[in-house]
Amino acid sequence: MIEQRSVQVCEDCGTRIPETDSRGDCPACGGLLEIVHESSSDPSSLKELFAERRAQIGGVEQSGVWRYRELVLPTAADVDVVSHPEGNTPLMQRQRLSEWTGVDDLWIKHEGHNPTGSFKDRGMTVAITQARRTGASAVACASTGNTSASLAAYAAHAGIPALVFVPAGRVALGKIAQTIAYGARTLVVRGNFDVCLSLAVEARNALGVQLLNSVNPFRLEGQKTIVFEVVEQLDWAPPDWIALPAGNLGNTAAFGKALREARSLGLISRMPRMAAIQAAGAAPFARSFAGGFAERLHVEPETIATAIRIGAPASWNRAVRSIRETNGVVASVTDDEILEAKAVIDASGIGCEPASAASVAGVAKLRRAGTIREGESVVAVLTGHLLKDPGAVVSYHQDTEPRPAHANRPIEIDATLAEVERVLSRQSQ
Ligand code: AN7
Repeated sequence: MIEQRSVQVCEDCGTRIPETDSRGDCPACGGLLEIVHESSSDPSSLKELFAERRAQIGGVEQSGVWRYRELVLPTAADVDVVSHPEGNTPLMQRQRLSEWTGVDDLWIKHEGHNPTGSFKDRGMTVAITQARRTGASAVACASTGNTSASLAAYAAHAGIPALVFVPAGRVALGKIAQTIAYGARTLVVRGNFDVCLSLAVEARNALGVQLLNSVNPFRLEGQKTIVFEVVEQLDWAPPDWIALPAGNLGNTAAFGKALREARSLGLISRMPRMAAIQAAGAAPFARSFAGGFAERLHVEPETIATAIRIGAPASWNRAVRSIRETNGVVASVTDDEILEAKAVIDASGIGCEPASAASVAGVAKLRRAGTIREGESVVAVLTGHLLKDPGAVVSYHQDTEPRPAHANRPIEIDATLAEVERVLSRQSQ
């Protein structure tokens, strides 16, 4: 067996602390921590191992996170792992989406197919596993809804009390329903996500709970597996581009780390370019990119895509590194562009929540601008399931005036065949 060791390293000052230290930030300077796995593995045996595990029946390695355990949390034993299981999400192509975006070779990676319906489960299985290994008495997060749903589900599985801070009136119905149902203590805060996160940090310091937002380095280790799975599904031939929605920038950070590690291990032979897409009303990272990342910006966020309604992203420096190292771009799309992309994704039978549609809207925009060139291959990540935000669907199709381009209005009728015929003949005219 390969000798493996993992440590936490401060990204700002390089201080090293043991993997099992659960304080959450650098003891010397307060900087964000990064997990470094010190091991030597050869790429072809790793690829074989990952593929073998995929065919396995039962056991933790059937998870699409834990079958990459050497690159995620090698020291976790099977009994430590808290898994639902997660990952192994589909990579799909749809003619309609290729036509709409103008990208023939477009792949959709649907992370809404995770146990709680979002990509957050991949990070949460690792963070909760580590929280249990280090004896956490309680776990907490601030969230726009998906992290809280995921935290609640994994904490329930682990038997650890969960505390969540969510912005009042700005969490989509499916997410708040999940969070309550899975049993987390739910605090609805009068303030936006950024306010919730500051409060959660204070609560960590005062109450001694472990904070599992994506500033927690173990979350990022799990989220890396989206990228590993994508390149594995493409037989280890990376696409030209990987597009994803960006809010608090945890995923942007995780994707860059995954690509860097996959490249240095020799799992892939070249880097795809990353395209991080923000909502125009919550786009500090896109604005900063346009200015060469000279400044770290904050905005007062507003967008229909409540998942990414974030004005002061926490994983900023890590995300800048991801974009730089992949020769990536950051773009923004308006709420109307998001809603149109979502309507087309939904009508293709795939479906997603509004924030997820930002990736596909961004791909269409970058293709029109010529940034994505003719013939290039693109993987667009859908981060959350359609049913997360039923309110957005009803409002678009039923309540919006004037009627949007792709609206599909339900029609209420009396229970007679004559009514059915009347409505159908009117519609076919
Ligand atoms: C569907 O749940 O921040 O840039 O608290 O739910 O890694 O923050 C959610 C973020 C994209 C952005 N798509 O990812 C939370 C939260 C969906 C999301 C993002 C989120 P990051």
